[in-house]
Amino acid sequence: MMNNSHSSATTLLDFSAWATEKQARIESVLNSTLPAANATPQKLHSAMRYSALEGGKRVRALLCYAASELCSTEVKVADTAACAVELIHAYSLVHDDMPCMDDDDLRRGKPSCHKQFDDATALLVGDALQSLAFEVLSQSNLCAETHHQISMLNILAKASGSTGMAGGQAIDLASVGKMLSQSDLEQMHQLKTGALIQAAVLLGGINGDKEKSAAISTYAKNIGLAFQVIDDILDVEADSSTLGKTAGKDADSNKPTYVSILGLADAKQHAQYLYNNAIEALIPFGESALRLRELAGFITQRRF
Ligand code: GRG
Repeated sequence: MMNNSHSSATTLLDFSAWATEKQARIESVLNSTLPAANATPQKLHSAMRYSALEGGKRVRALLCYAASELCSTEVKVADTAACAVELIHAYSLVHDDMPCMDDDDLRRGKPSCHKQFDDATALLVGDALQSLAFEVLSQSNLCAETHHQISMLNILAKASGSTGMAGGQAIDLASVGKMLSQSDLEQMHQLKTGALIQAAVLLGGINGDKEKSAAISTYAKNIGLAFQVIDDILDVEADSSTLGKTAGKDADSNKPTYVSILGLADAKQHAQYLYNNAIEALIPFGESALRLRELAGFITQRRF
């Protein structure tokens, strides 16, 4: 049975044990939220489960849970928010892998959705995962305060749409073969990757006061960008089997990245700078921001 309170026991766990517990938790929430594979239409539901379950680091869910612990957000709200964000993320990966976008055959160590099923199914999987995210977040009586729930819907919609992730993806597709300035690259990634990471933190921290909301927003902005800088570095330094997706793709597709613009050494230094900013934003909260701090370390030191 899942624990339904932010028990003090979880603060006694080391980071790895805490993350493992939360990864299992989000897997279970996603498993019970996604329609059964044998529910009609079976192919679509099987493909949704194939794409959203048993995969990924669940970084966005972990950020959501960590922010919920700092801001004492109700556990049910944190579960739902983490689930909604992971559903949006899974949809973005399915669409991103399609031939009309990044055209990748490998995702999370297995064939991409359109390879395992077909293009039409992959398109519908993305659509349906996105709708499901908003369905769970709009369920009746999720939050004690209705305005919190409306804010959460607004945050997730903005982060996903044309002035967030979808917009960043559009800029990304239009940038292939171009040299971007660092600030244009930063803006693209802020939208494509950063916006959803920021949303994960803000949703988990929905119960926070003004001071906490402002601080976690600064933290999230910096860590969202750091995540992308590291992604660009790993694309150069790691291999496909470690990453579970095709390595070296950015250079092969002639995409501007932090590495192509800054060089490897400066890209690493930039990731460190963003990490430092994120950590600094948490200073006022001491031990209660432990998990957010540890996650910043995990994101910037990750090898996959
Ligand atoms: C199709 C609207 C639309 C958007 C796609 C997120 C995205 C935008 C594309 C993914 C392409 C990509 C590899 C971006 C780099 C950063 C990123 C989001 C990596 C994947 O996220 P991880 O590493 O994946 O958290 P896991 O599998 O661990 O969940």
